[in-house]
Amino acid sequence: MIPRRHFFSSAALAAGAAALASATRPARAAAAEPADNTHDASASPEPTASSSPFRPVITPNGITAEWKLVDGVKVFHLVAEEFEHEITPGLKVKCWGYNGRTPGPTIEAVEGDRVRFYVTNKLTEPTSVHWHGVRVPNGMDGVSGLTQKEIPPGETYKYEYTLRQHGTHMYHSHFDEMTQGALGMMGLFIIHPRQALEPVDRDFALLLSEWRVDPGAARPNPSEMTDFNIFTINSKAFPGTAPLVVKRGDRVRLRIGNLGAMDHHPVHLHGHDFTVVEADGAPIPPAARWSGNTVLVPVGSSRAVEFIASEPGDWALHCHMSHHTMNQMGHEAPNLLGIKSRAFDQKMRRLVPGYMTMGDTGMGDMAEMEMKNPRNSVPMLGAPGPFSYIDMGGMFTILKVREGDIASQTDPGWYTHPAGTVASRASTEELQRDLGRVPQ
Ligand SMILES: [Cu+2]
Repeated sequence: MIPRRHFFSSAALAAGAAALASATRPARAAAAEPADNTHDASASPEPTASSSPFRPVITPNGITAEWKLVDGVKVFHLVAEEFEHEITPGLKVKCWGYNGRTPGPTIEAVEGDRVRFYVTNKLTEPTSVHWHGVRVPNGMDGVSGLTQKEIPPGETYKYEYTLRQHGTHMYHSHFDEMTQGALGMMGLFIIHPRQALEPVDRDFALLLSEWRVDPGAARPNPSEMTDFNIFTINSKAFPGTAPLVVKRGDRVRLRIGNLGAMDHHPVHLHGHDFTVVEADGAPIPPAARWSGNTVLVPVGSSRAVEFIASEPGDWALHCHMSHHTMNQMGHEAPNLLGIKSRAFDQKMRRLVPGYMTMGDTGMGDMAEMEMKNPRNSVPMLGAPGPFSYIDMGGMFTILKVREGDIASQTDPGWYTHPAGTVASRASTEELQRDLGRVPQ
């Protein structure tokens, strides 16, 4: 039997790598460069009394919402609509979101700002927007039926209030939340403090979510209650997720929100320890902060962590639930681990040419086999990496820490390891010297 790792062709591998690069680069550029007029206080003739300069957040694979100042009020326009969204190369689905994207544009403002949101409903059903975690007058809270009439299709409603806090917050639909949330109607709402408390060099905004997309389906299934098969950061599954690019020594903040339906996510960072500085947008007093490298982000919550990016390299940043770092897969498959499949495969091939038992030695090889996937579906794992296939998917991205001047979020490519710093095959001499034998 031909070893599985020989099943994929180098041509297919190269094509995959090219697709990966072209699919993620434009989004990175967008993430790195929010609209010029958005944050330049000097461009505003009458900045609100409380406006202050701040370092804008970077929303990987996303953008920052544009606004304009009208008589001292920051005016935003959100359009609820349907559009086609690429979750990762090879998987496009019709989503609902804001301004043609999911998550919707990241809203950024400053504590004390007066903000006005026009929300235009271009969906086929009513909607409303809830400003999750933001202190607003009751009638601005966006809970359809309870605090406002729902926004009918074709109409535009207005929300207006003054921001009385700072921190990492979110916004999402509060009408038919099950459907509208499952289709992507959510975004991040970052309120900067009036006075920068602890400025950071890179401030990343990440929104976690989960989806049920059956292979070949054109739309996510909003009725799914438990068995989600796509897990995303800013509505992208690896390898569609843009890396987080930082300079060695940068102070980095990760703001992580979770508006998935059911699952909490322990987000784990490799190579560094961080300090948890904020929960649900509320700053944690310094004496109460804790350090670690995994932070649990429950449904409906946000956490912010900070760390110094002291270690150069390509460091994984991912949910540590192993089924959340996979792409589409069914959980109903029989357990074939350890079975002797060779004789069985030979018999089966008489009936089904090309038949091969999968999963008998583990699942890691399956991703790189380049087997044909059903139309509009993605393999359950990964993408080509610098050494071999990366058998991760879903809620997985890469923190790229580099020396030198890192001005943008342009992907610097794979890390070049100093000689002697990569795990590699042990030599016979080393084994004899240290173990006294060569393990067989
Ligand atoms: Cu998870």
